Amino acid sequence: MTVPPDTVPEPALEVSPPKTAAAGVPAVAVSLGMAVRQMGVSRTARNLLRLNQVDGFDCMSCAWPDPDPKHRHTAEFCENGAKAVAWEGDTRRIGPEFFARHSLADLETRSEYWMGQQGRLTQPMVRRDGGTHYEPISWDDAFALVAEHLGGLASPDEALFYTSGRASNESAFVYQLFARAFGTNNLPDCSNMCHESTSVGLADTIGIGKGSVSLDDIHEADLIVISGQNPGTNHPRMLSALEIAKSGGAKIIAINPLREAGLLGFMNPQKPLGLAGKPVELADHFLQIRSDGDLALWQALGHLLLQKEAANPGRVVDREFVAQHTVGFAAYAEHVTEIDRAAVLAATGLTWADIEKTADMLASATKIVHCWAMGITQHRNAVATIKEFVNVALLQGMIGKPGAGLCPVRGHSNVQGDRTMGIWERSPDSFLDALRDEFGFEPPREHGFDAVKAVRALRDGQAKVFVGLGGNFVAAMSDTDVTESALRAAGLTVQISTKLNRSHVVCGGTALILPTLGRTERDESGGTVQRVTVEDSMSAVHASRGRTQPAGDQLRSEVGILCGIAAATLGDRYGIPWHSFAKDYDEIRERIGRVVPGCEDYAGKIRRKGGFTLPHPPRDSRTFPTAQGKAVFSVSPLAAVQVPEGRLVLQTMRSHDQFNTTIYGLDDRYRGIHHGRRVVFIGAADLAELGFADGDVVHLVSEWEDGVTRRAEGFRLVEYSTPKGCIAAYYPETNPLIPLGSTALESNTPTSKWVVVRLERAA
Ligand SMILES: Nc1nc2c(c(=O)[nH]1)N[C@H]1C(S)=C(S)[C@@H](COP(=O)(O)OP(=O)(O)OC[C@H]3O[C@@H](n4cnc5c(=O)[nH]c(N)nc54)[C@H](O)[C@@H]3O)O[C@H]1N2
Ligand SMILES: Nc1nc2c(c(=O)[nH]1)N[C@H]1C(S)=C(S)[C@@H](COP(=O)(O)OP(=O)(O)OC[C@H]3O[C@@H](n4cnc5c(=O)[nH]c(N)nc54)[C@H](O)[C@@H]3O)O[C@H]1N2
Ligand SMILES: [Mo]
Repeated sequence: MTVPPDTVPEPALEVSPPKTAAAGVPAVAVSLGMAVRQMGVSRTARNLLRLNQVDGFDCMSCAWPDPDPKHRHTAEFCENGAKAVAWEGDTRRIGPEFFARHSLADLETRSEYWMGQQGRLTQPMVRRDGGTHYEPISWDDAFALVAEHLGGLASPDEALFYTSGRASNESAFVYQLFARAFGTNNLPDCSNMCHESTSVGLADTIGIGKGSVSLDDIHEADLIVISGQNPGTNHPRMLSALEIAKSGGAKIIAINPLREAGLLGFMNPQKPLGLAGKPVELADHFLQIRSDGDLALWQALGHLLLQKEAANPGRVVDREFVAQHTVGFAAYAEHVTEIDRAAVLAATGLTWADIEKTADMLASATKIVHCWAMGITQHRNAVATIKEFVNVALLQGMIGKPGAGLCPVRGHSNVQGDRTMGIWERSPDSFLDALRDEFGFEPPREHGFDAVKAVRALRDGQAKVFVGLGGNFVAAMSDTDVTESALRAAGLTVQISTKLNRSHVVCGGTALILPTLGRTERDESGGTVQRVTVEDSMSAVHASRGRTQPAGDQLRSEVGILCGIAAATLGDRYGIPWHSFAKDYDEIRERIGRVVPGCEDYAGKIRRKGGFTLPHPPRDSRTFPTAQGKAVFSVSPLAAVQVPEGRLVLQTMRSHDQFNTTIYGLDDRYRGIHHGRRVVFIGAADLAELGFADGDVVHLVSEWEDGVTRRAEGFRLVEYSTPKGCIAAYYPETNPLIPLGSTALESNTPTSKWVVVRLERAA
């Protein structure tokens, strides 16, 4: 019997000691090597030089902001941006011959890595109901097919319109408009699996679900706290900002179960000295915290800060800020007056001295930025933890002043913009009212399904059509077996994509692949070169224009495809001018300007060099648009999730050679992993206690309250520095282990960083 490729560690897998600094020469060499192999020399050079330039295209990797135009490097990109550009600029093509050669049954046995290596999709393809292969279909027939399925639904709520965060503002706006004109708020998106906990936690406390800092604030801060984030891999350009802050005297506190290279040190590949010289040391204080210990830590920090304030009245708490701009201080102060020290130490795995040192650093800083990402948002207690960051920031008056603020670091390059444009299953009435006033129809008001609820709806037969604007829903979502059978139960799945992935293969009875232009490519819809716009993690909006020759002459832009589907489905219902939108994106921008708050004169503003920044009342004027009209201190119980005896907590994270479900290569250089991904990082003490050794091959088994046993097989154990009881492995391979019902309270985000598992020795 042949062993399926995905259940054994790769035979060539090698392990070396982890690195203690990120970027530097190997980073540049690796990215250029990969870019040249996939794109060819001159195309590579042209594309990389336009990356993140004022008149170029926005990097489609992460959402970290660009420096202002005066301060941009000629090469304003990082290794991973270059990999993303190379992946999209792939010179290989897959068209009808490819799909004739590979049946769905064959494609199902292929890895994500293999699929991404086949090349760019070039033509619309259809899998007819129950067919064994995808076959070519014309664009008009494809649109008609979607219209027919949507038209046949018993209710518009049987359709799901998923968005991945790479979609531009223009396509996002058109897409949500279509969904709502069709009659549903079922707009799940990748945010639901990503920063949803941030959006919920911040909206409740400061009145807006977005971060409150600009890039200058990071540069000017005197203390930067980085919780649950691996910037060396996932936001490499952030390291340049940290370096500037450090050179101005800032201190950095890093809080992470893993001693990530990009938190420890930095070799700046954009500076001649960075290539050869010594790395800049980043973290001044490193807290190697246990999984989900952050809630307890921040309550303890609040406790210590208030103690210091009592000893030194007026020196730690910004009393004026608290009095003028907040509510709920007394209840919060009372809650953290007494703290269960033993519970804090158990939850965090830290020493009290470590925590005291952190409190000292907070107390003596005057401009503090709090950064966080998936290590915080993908936990059961995520929303409560984020509210503790807010509590401490409010206590010290760190919102709405230069050099200070809250900095959730977003993932996908336009995930924040998509939300601004209305990709939200729970858009507020104010947004829906504006949509009604502009387009003259009454949008549905009932909340739609988020990502988790979308899977349940498909599984239970409540939803029958799934449309994916980018992304790879099947691989990105938790509980792979459940998600896969849910998608297979759909009558129709539609994927608007650049490259082949698992979501094309695990599909509905009828399935469409609609190939689209990527960000680097020239979009000549309507006979003129179009640009699109995006919003970064710090609410800055700017234009992006691709220049390279499209990967095929049949490709259409996302806007073009969405308008095609909308026109076929809705005809001239409500008189929405889908054809004009597709021909001139300024027509869309004009509507955005009238519907989306802060976007007045949108088409004009995005013509400005460097774009514009959206309003953010807490940042701009210390106004807090909450129900109470002030920033809100909150009280959360000190809850630590319990781990049963003999079990471990698994966090699922990214390697250095991937972008979410896209696997660029099989190395995780900074963590010392080469030629493979099926590894589990585990501490020496756990290895000894469980009777395993480095190099052993194990199966991961998760157990959940629903009584179902979930498995992921064939991982090599790697002895690694990680707190007792806390292990780590890569996503998406580990998604089969995460129960659909295991989600963060309030935000319903899958707990990708908290999966209780046991190890089983592979026979
Ligand atoms: N090259 C590249 N860039 C990317 C992406 C990519 O896949 N590749 N993905 C993009 C997207 S969509 C996103 S959302 C971001 C993700 O960016 P990150 O959030 O940096 O991504 P993860 O790899 O999930 O890393 C989570 C980090 O949190 C730590 N962590 C885990 N559990 C805990 C905990 O309980 N407490 C604390 N304090 N830390 C914890 C982990 O050790 C790890 O360092 O990156 C974006 N940028
Ligand atoms: N276990 C576990 N699961 C997780 C996470 C985790 O940390 N652990 N992280 C979660 C997070 S933070 C996120 S954001 C989600 C990501 O979930 P998604 O956003 O759904 O997944 P991606 O892998 O980013 O999507 C990649 C696909 O997008 C398509 N694509 C690429 N560029 C373009 C483009 O320009 N246009 C269009 N239309 N398509 C394009 C390609 O076909 C590619 O295969 O995964 C989540 N899932
Ligand atoms: Mo994300």
